[in-house]
Amino acid sequence: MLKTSRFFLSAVAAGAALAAAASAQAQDAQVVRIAHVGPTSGGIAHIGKDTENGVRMAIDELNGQGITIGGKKIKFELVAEDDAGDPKQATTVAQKLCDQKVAGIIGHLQSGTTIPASSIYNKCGIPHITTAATNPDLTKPGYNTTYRLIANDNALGAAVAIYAASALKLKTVAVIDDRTAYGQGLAEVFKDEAKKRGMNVVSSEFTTDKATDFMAILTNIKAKKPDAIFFGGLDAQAGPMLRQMEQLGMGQMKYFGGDALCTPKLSELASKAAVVGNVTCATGGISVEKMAGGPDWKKRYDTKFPNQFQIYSPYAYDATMVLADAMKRANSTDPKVYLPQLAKTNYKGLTAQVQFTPKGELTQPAVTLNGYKNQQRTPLN
Ligand code: ABU
Repeated sequence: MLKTSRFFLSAVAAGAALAAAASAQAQDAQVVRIAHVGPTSGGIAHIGKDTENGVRMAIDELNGQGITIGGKKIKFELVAEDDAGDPKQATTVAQKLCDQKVAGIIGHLQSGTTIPASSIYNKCGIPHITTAATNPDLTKPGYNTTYRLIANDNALGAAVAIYAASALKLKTVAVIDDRTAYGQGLAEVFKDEAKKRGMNVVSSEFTTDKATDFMAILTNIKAKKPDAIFFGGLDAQAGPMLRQMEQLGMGQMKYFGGDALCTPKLSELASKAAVVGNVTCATGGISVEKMAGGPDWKKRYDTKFPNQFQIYSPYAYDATMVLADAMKRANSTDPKVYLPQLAKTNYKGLTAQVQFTPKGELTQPAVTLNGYKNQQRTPLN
């Protein structure tokens, strides 16, 4: 009995010593906060959650590596913020993150939110990497705090126009955009390239990024009998628009768009209308299926976040790793100190060999064209 009690007491003491050591180690660890900002509420919350998941996954893996920077064990923490896709909320969140002195930001997701937020991050000297906002204007000011880890709309819009005019040899197209910095800009790039390649733009229409009824616009377009429609906008609008095309008997028309409508969720948003099979859309970067290590990474993602994969999570994952890599090379988590190293990034990531131009664009951005085979998004190249 006495032996048992002694054994029990020494086991308790050993447990307490281990717990104290672990707690001391945790106290010693320096907490480094990395923020993700995107629309995690609203019509494209599924895309916002997907990018946030990519950051979360990278942070969990970095913490598992036991990283030491500046002689201190580092514990990365995610600060998850929602800008609801609204430029005003985006700037409020950006200022809050500056005030909180986070170490870096992944975001925002939309061009209309990222562009105004970028000047706030520049003023407070904290870097942000967007893995989704594609308007080329974002990097024009040349802020040393702004980086983009995917191709921009100049590449996306042109790729779709080249495919429509040169591969499919279509002659006429109607163009609709949602009047956002993204949708309008992308539609202009598409139109310019399509015209250069001999296509006739028979109609230019616009809607909003909140609309769900496109019957009037589509009826106008139907009367002009174009070979195709190009839509500059989000899947939240493209889905109902495709359903309404089918209702109006426009099921023979091709349908083109950029990355923001190119989600696995598009089919569900279109109520699986057969016309989804006519969609071709361009995404920046290569598809996860074709990345070296992509299928394994996707398995890990799906285990952690079942049925949530959309587009940008591999890029958000790499963007987080790129920030951590710059901190390691600078041996500092202070943005002032690691910013010059971020500019010099040469990181072998999941998505690509990441290197930036002096303006913060990828040096070798890739583009993937996607179709929908049996209602499943499928890369064409
Ligand atoms: N590039 C897709 C996300 C939308 C945007 O750039 O606003």
